[in-house]
Amino acid sequence: FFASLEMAPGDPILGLTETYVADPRPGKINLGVGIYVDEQGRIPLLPSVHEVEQALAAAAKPRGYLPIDGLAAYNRLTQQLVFGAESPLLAAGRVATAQTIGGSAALRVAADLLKQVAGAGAKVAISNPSWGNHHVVFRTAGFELLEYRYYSAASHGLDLAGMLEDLGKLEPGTVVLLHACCHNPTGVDLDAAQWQQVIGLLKERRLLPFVDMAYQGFDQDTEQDATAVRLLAASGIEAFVVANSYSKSFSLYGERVGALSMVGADRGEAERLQSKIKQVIRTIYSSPSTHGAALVAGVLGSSELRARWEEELGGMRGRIHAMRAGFVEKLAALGAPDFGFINRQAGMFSYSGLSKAQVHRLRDEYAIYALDSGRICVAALNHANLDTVAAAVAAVTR
Ligand code: PLP
Ligand code: TYF
Repeated sequence: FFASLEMAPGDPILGLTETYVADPRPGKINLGVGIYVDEQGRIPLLPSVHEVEQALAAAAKPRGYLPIDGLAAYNRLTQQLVFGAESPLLAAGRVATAQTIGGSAALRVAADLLKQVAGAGAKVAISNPSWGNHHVVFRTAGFELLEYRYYSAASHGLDLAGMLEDLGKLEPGTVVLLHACCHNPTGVDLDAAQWQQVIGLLKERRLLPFVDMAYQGFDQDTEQDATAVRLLAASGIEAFVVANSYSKSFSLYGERVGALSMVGADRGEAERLQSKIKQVIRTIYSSPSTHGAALVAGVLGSSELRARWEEELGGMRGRIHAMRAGFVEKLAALGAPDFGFINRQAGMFSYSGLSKAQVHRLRDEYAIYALDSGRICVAALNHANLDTVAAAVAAVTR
């Protein structure tokens, strides 16, 4: 049956972690995969989450199936976090939301549904560069992939003019995938004024905005980091899509908690969207799992725990900011070329500007792992490894 099957290409990011794990050198450092780890290099279990988890264990509830679109309280609380508690879109009943298996399933479920709507001519425009799974998810769903300019290697910042020019050439109806904040892989984001320009163009060209929000709260705070969603909501654009993930913000990677929200023109359209989302989910995985959603809903549903979670999230964010600053400072002290742009990039990642050859030297000579693109996960730096990493980066860029 399977004799003709060839090996599928591996995931470059998760594959690098496998190489790292197999590396016998002591003191090896993994700046590859995008996972937040604390000062001790461990994935944190947030105390707010732990508290809900203990209460759940004590309650020892039976494990029935969730509805196809997930836990109702989780969906309601997610809508409030993503769109804002006072959102007029929510008041008007224009948002359909379903719990999904991580942000990844939100992307895939939406892509399948949007493909049904768009038919044979389905097109999606993705930033250059972007998270690799964006390409494979939309391609597998049957989309033609297009790219828009985003990152300027010269400035280590945004190529806004290129972005606007490329978006301006897209056919009406094209899906435009946007990173809400903490762009993966570059760490380069739009400010509010730049979002206004982009959103104005999306509206004028009748493009369909699709916001991927996997790092809400990792740059400024949960409210600020949702600026793109707030501005889209206020823009008068009839329809847009948001995929959000709690993997990073709740440090619940393996629990697979995310959600898909689709905004329609009115309440009736949102109800039809909800039914279609459920139809797609039913044919892929039937319904999502209970535990992670119960944790998130438990935290977000209690004003006290929610406030504590915001503080814990602020702690992760603050540590990342401190590591960015410390890294830049140490590199400057070592006489390396200017890395000041790392302080202007946001979230877990930085496009460091290191070449593939320099990244390979880091791996081969120093047991420091980064992606071939030069992306480093700043959240993997800590006071114990900062000097080592800075010295190695200074050495390979000398
Ligand atoms: N979108 C982006 C840009 C990501 O970096 C990730 C991260 O893993 C996801 C979506 C998916 O998140 P999840 O782990 O919740 O599926
Ligand atoms: O970009 C990253 O490192 C994270 C984690 O297939 C990740 O988003 C990487 C690859 C993948 C799933 C998650």
